[in-house]
Amino acid sequence: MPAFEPGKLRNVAVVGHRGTGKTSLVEALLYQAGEVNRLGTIEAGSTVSDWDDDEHKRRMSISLSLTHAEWQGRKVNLIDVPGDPSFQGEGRCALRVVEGALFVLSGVMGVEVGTARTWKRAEELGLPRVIFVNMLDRERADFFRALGQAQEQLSERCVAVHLPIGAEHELTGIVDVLHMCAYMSPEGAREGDPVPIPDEMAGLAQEYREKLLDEVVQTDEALMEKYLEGEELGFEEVAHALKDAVTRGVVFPVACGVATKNLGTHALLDLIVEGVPSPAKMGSITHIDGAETAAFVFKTLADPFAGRINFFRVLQGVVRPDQTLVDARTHAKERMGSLLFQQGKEHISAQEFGPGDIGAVAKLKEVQTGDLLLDREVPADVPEIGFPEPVMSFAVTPRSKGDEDKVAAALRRLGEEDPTLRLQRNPQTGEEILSGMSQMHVEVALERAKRRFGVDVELHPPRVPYLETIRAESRAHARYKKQTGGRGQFGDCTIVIEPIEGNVGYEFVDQIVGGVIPQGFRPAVDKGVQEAMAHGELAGAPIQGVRVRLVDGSYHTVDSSEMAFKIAGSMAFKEAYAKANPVLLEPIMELEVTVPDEAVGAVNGDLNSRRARLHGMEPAAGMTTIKAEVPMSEILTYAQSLTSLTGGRGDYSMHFLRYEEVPQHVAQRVIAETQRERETVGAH
Ligand SMILES: Nc1nc2c(ncn2[C@@H]2O[C@H](COP(=O)(O)OP(=O)(O)O)[C@@H](O)[C@H]2O)c(=O)[nH]1
Ligand SMILES: [Mg+2]
Repeated sequence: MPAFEPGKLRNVAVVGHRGTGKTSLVEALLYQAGEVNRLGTIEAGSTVSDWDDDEHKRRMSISLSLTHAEWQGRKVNLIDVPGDPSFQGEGRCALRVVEGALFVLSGVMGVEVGTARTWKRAEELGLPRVIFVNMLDRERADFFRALGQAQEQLSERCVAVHLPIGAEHELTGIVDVLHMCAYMSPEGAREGDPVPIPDEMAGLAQEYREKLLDEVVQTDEALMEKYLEGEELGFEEVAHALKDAVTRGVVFPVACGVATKNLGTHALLDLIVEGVPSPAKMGSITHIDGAETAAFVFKTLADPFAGRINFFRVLQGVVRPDQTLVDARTHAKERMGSLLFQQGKEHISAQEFGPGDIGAVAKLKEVQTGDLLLDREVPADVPEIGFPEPVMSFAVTPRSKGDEDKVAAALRRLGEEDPTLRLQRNPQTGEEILSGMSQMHVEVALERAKRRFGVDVELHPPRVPYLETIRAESRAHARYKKQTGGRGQFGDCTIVIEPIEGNVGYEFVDQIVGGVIPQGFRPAVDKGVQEAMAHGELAGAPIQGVRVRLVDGSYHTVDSSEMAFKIAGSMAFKEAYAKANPVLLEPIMELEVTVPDEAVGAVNGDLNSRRARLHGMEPAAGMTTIKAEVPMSEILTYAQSLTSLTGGRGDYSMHFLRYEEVPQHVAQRVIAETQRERETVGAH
């Protein structure tokens, strides 16, 4: 298949809260377009886009999935995005490479936390948006209620383009008020050609056609004039104005149907083709100076059949299999060997991908999520995916000793596929820390590591990276002297230590006068001090925020050595430290929690018991965002508590803010615990 022109492409990310039927809808769209011969289901694990073992087991999407369908001579690239916040990094990748976001809402639940979160992101990116109210066959589903919520909570410019005929189990079809026609449900078979609107729907259809026109003409002056003069508006010109308005993000069409019965997909495909802009219309083909071809890798994944696969979007030019592209990050040249059309896990080889298209390539060596590939190395901005910061951390240790390197390599590999998964060694505590978006996120990663790389890992709560510092100035003298036969040892120094403003850093000031310690030995004192500072006396934590002045000392012409001065420096520091009013510092995190209004009291109460300082609350559309500062030690296992306090409807994010002194009563406990640990370790 030759490349599609940029005007004939539609790139759409299917997004929304978990469990609203996104994967089922993608399945139905592929089925309706004739890409697959049967309608797969979540229950049977037979959908195109949830193909991974983990996805079958959990019955939910975990990785984004790339599919495509041809409709009205256009290629529609559909990216199925997981709705669970654990995997929101996938949504960030997908939203970066599309011209449209298709929001799927449950007709029962309406607008949910995940809908609102993703809506905000799409808004930041200036993405055209379309809504599909799904599950209208379920009990208590109500299209008009969901539409009202969308208008109230997402945007007042949400406007219905499709209407349900009947409701719940008596839903029989939908009306398309853009084309003024209907589709009657063939119950699971492919939807056929449009039919006239049933009489009982005529009034409602006319009412909503007018609402749609009111909304659309407002965005187009010429059309507005015609409309006000009472002229009949043609379907073509209305559709044209609608697409303009969608492109500019001033109108959001709302469609509806039932994914699992393939109801509403014919009209939805029409809407995607006619209402969502192509890369050409959106102006999203780039022109990087000096380069002919540019492709952005938005997802790397390890495919069980084809090995490593990279999904890319062609930013400009044409990507062909014989091409060698250079990775702007690594400067490595990569041959684009096997280009693939991806249909979930199935792929067939492709000849080329044109500008604006989305494709896959197998067997690149070092390319990973977020990389830019160019036909020649020229300066170019690499698109930012804008991954969220991981919020949960665990210490990981291999189940069998000696597997440390293998585990680290496997987890690092997974982190290349999904940058919201991060493996870092904490130099302070010596632990390997695996961070992710949630406990489930980390657990899924470990299952994959086990299956794919055969490594077995245990999780523990991480140690809090405490620091120590001083609050007062103090002075100490130390002399290290040994004279037992042969050459002796002699080092002697006096230091003054004092706090540095802000508890950060370390300074060593040489104030020796008259050469009482020879120049050559002074750096050894510095070295000795720094060694002593690596493990403070309170909790064995590194010491920070100290200025050390070397003020006096003496030496011996024969016995003095660097070693002796280093030891003297360490001894002096330890003594001075004990007298300088040492205190413990702990990391403070900035926390943002979004919860349903009715849970605010309970969540705030819980935060107070965690020594949190509340900063503010922002209510919006039934949900409140609480901002607070909380010590890291109090929030290590927050996810479980939040889930139980909010019935699973809460969401949070946090990042490191600064270090602060640990309150006295808490510090005593931490210090006592460290002492106990040291004793047990010592006893072994
Ligand atoms: N009754 C009904 N169930 C649906 C519909 N769409 C999806 N489901 C079911 O809802 C559950 C979640 O669907 P899924 O496609 O995995 O949702 P996703 O998390 O948004 O991808 C599955 O059990 C589906 O079979 C629908 O339109 N009607
Ligand atoms: Mg899904």
